[in-house]
Amino acid sequence: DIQQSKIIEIVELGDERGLLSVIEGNLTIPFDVKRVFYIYGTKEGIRRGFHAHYKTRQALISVSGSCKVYLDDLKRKDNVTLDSPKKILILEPNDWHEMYDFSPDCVLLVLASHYYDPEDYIRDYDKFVEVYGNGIL
Ligand code: T46
Repeated sequence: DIQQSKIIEIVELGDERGLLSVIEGNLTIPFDVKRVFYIYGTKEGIRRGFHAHYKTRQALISVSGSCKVYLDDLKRKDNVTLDSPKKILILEPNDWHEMYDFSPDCVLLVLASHYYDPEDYIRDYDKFVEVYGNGIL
């Protein structure tokens, strides 16, 4: 299922001082990283995202706290829980996604393959179906 195919478990490097995890572009995750942002201080009950992309690939890590991600690639719909800094969720451009159930301490780190471009967003679900549907619906 989606949990299996889209989640990468990274190695936790630890010693007596504590823990450290590493993400290297094109090694740990399947793309070069051009942009990094993080979502935090999310208010209770908030659901955000509601889009897919044309080109951008992303890696999501909840480095603190937890949140959930609803995914829909028109073939499968699934809900993934990000509750560990070892779990990386890879989002392909054709993954419609919505993030929700943020814990108050959640820091959701996102690594992206492209610079920010509002034109790269598909925010209309019907448009998403038109672009990625390929007559499967
Ligand atoms: C995504 C999910 C996981 C920028 O100016 N530059 C940026 O690089 C980003 C990411 C956002 N912004 C501005 C655009 C909006 O005015 O920050 C504001 C909030 O962004 P947005 O409403 O797109 O946030 P989300 O949570 O809907 O989506 C974000 C990413 O935009 C998106 O690519 O896949 O996180």
